[in-house]
Amino acid sequence: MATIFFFSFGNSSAMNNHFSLRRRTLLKLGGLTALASLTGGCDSIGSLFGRMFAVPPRETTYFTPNDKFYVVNYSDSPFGANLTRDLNQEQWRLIIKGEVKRPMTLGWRDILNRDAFDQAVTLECIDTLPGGDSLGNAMWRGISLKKLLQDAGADEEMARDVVFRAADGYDDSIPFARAMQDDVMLAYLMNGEKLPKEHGFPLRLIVPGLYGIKNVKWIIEIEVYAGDYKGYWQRKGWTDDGTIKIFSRIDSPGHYQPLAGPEHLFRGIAFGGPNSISKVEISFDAGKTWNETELQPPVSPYTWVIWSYRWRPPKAGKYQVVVRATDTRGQLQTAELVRPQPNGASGYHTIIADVEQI
Ligand SMILES: Nc1nc2c(c(=O)[nH]1)N[C@H]1C(S)=C(S)[C@@H](COP(=O)(O)O)O[C@H]1N2
Ligand SMILES: [Mo]
Repeated sequence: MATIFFFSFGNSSAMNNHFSLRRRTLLKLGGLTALASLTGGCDSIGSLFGRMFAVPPRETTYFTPNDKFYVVNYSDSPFGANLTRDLNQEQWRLIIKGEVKRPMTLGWRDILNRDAFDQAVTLECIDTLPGGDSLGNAMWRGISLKKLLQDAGADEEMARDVVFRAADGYDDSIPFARAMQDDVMLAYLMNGEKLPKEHGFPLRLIVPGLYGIKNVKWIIEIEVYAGDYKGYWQRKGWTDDGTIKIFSRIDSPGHYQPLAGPEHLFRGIAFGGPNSISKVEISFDAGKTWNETELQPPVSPYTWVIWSYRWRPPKAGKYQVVVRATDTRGQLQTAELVRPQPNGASGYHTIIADVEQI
């Protein structure tokens, strides 16, 4: 029998250790992970766990409302765990320096006076486990980083990285070549509202396809850098690349939610990071056979997609349900269960469908 892994909300905290980026958040939630390694068929799982780990279904919406959007802040900031003091937009300044011919200092008005564009982008924390919750999707409005760096006269010969420093002491970098792509933005609106303070007001970085660590909030300084810069999390052993891995999740029904009736709607999200999703498959027999789900087309290539599947169980019982996604480059999501540190987690989200009667 295959060894299977479950992720669900419980009180165990196998991953709630010093590797976690968001210990506080996890503790608040009661610990994200009950990581149980089990051997055996579905029946033995059922008798082991019963309803102990029943998880309510999650609502699947394409855009995540701002007040439901996950928040991750590093916890040893000199300003406290969260930079929740509001930055005063009139006093706020953005400095652009380093390998640039024309260093700049911009105020809030200077940002608003620049050409803006809108872009739907999904953010995902690198600490997200299979089936996890630390991701959200929003429509962002902001200005082009590329145009700003061009106006500052960034020295393409010298530049290797672009460093972003924040008011809470956080810092990270992206490669100069990535910074000069048209999709990288400095955002000040989120879902049509003023960027909420917990999401980085007045200005944050949005880099499609790179994990949350690279999407620096409360930016006060941008430095075009001649070397390979190691940001806050890289100095703690995390990746400096940050490319998001393919992710998929079952939102509903919930793990061990009692089901009755002949047909059940399965729904969830899948996210390809730098690439869009082309296919999402669902298995009701622990990954032996797969069924293609229906996809709702995303409004931008940088976001998750919503998938759904109507399932008619052959009989009552407990079914091991697994989801997996394929991106537009034909890459299949990695099945191997890997912990988040240092490059982001992989592994398939698995739940038990508990069909009491049909
Ligand atoms: N200044 C600053 N920016 C930051 C962080 C931080 O602690 N400070 N955390 C990063 C991490 S780990 C993630 S996942 C995202 C989360 O963005 P959100 O809180 O808006 O969802 O912000 C990133 N940017
Ligand atoms: Mo993160």
